[in-house]
Amino acid sequence: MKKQLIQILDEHGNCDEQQIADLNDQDIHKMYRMMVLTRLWNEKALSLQRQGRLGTLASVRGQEAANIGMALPLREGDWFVPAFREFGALFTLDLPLTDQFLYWGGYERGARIPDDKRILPTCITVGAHLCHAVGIAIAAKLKGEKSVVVSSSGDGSTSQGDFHESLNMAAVYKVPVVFIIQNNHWAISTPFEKQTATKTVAEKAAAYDIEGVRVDGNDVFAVYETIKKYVELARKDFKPSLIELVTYRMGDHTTADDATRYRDAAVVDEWLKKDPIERLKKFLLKKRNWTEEEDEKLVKKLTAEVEEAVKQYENTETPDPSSMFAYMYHDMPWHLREQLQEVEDLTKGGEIK
Ligand SMILES: Cc1ncc(C[n+]2csc(CCOP(=O)(O)OP(=O)(O)O)c2C)c(N)n1
Ligand SMILES: [Mg+2]
Repeated sequence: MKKQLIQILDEHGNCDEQQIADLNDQDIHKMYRMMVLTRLWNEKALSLQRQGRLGTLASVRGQEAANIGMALPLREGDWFVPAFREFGALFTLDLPLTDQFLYWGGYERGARIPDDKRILPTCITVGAHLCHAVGIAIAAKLKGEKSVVVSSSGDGSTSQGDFHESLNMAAVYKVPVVFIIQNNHWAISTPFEKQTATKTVAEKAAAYDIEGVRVDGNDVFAVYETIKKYVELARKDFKPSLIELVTYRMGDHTTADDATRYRDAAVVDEWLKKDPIERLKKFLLKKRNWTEEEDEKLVKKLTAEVEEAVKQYENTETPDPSSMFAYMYHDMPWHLREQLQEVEDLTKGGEIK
């Protein structure tokens, strides 16, 4: 039961503009700006990691259309429940660039979401947050709110029990959750076909009697329009849905990985031709009087924004090392008390800063 791929913008930047009639020039420029910003942030972060100035990073290169297109349909009061390869979506939802540097730099405060945002913290545990998404949606329905929960996770998460339990309960309770799967073809070094027998993620929706659709995840118009449609269906009729965004992880799994050891460079080159940013740029050049000069100016401006965020990140005061012992135990066990003492002695002696 292979699902058809929904596409609006092709690899050459052509599209049927009737399908994006709800988007004005400003909206499309925002999409482009956020995708370019996300790419620039990503490349800067990779470079900082290689210089020992950042911790492990899960690169989002190649998944910018999926990231930005999934965030834009959210409305005031809606919830976003991300995994760990969604920082482009977080930027689109106005989380600061600096906070993501702090997060991937290992600072606890980088995980803090501003109180006025309905966004859950990054979830590294594969699939676990999908249960939370359903719980929030059940609560919203009980409270009579009209809010929708949009979750995102990877293809690997669809092999976790949490994924199946979440879809099942969302369908049984009829709650407004849009389950987005960024199918980037890999779960670390495990290819999609080695972890599931179905040919698509979208067809798994049939098991829960909800709608499942398959979208070109490198086409920001198709991602946006499809997710918008299902977010509004969820809002109106409490209908959960499963949206598969077909994309490709252009980088390594994380900076701790080396994908050249397990995948074919020719396949990666094929996906390079489907680059989501190039595709939208071609559209803007052809259809919206965008020019190379304006493009260069934009890149310069966004690069400066990223550099400013790096400055703020690197000027952030390091936390007190003893704070790593806080918040876990009311009565700290003896072995941790010993370690805390050791840290305090070293801090006093100036050995740990
Ligand atoms: C429950 C659990 N098992 C294993 C891991 C280790 N792990 C981290 S990321 C990952 C692969 C995730 O693949 P996918 O869901 O496709 O997301 P992607 O990394 O491709 O964005 C695994 C197995 C984990 N974090 N959590
Ligand atoms: Mg994956």
